[in-house]
Amino acid sequence: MGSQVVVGGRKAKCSEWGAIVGPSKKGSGCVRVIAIEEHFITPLYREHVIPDEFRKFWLSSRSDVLGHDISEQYADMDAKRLAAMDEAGIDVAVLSFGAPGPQGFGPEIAIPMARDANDRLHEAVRRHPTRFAGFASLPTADPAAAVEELERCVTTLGFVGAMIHGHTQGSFLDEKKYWPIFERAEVLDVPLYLHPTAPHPAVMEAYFGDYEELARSAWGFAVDTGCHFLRIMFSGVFDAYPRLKIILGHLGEGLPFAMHRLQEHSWQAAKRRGLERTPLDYIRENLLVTTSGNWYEPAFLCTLLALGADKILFAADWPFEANKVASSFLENLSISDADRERIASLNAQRELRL
Ligand code: GRE
Ligand code: ZN
Repeated sequence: MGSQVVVGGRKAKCSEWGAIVGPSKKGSGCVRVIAIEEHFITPLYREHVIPDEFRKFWLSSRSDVLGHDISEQYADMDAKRLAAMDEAGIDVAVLSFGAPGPQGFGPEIAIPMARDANDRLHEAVRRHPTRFAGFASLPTADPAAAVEELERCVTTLGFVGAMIHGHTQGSFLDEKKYWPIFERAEVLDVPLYLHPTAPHPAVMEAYFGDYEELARSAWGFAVDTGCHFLRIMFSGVFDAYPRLKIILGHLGEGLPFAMHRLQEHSWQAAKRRGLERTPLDYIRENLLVTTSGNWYEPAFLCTLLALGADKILFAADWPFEANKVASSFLENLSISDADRERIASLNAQRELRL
């Protein structure tokens, strides 16, 4: 069963973008599309992160498959990015700094790197206010500075949340020193997107030392990020900040598939630890997921059945994925058009107040 609606308000068949800002016009046959895991990079970041030999191989072979130059698109926040969005019918992209961003550095580098990225992102949103929105980049190596930057980004720059790229040089967010970040996100009523990065250094060595091709997007990202979310959950963060929402990409980094065993084999231990709710409760109440880079309908249907259509938000993962593949996946999913519209944009409009 294909879709009865056209995904993407900017497609030729649909009304002009300006006419459908806000909820899609009923009966127009067009669905607004908001993509929320779309990355950019800055010149300062490029000074500090030089691709190694494997990374160069990966970037070039992946670019060949996708039909665009990942490095070139990564740096663009104007015409090239917009053209690729237009071609795929993506109306709005919520942009975020690429991984590991400031999470890869100590405070001396991370603080100026995050501020610079956020200021550049703010400028890009000002240039294209109907097309872009922003997730803040946070210098987590200095938690107090991260809180301050989150506050600045949301209240002054108008950003709709923040993205954190996994561990900060080997330390995870369940550590109490990071909790003020969760506290401020809850007060500001914005979600935190927990995005993958290369796994913890010890895991990199023990699991992936001889198999670097498995360490990142093929497998290791999901393992590290899913585990990171569970550490946050078991530490009691959601008891302390019950209205906090964490977003995971890639259809929840495997968690929807694991929910039964996780609940069955840890709810008593969770209680023993003093948690107020069960693991499943937190997953149902505090987690949102996106479709980024996981174009596999069986996994999508598992996610839909496990979490429901109100918890899934559209994302492509540009420039590491092709926008057109992302939007045609959404367009062709065997789901109702009502659910398709929730995933395409209604959930993002509600959760990010777009
Ligand atoms: C990344 O390095 O950040 C990355 C990949 C592959 C897919 C998505 C992504 O290497 O963010
Ligand atoms: Zn991503």
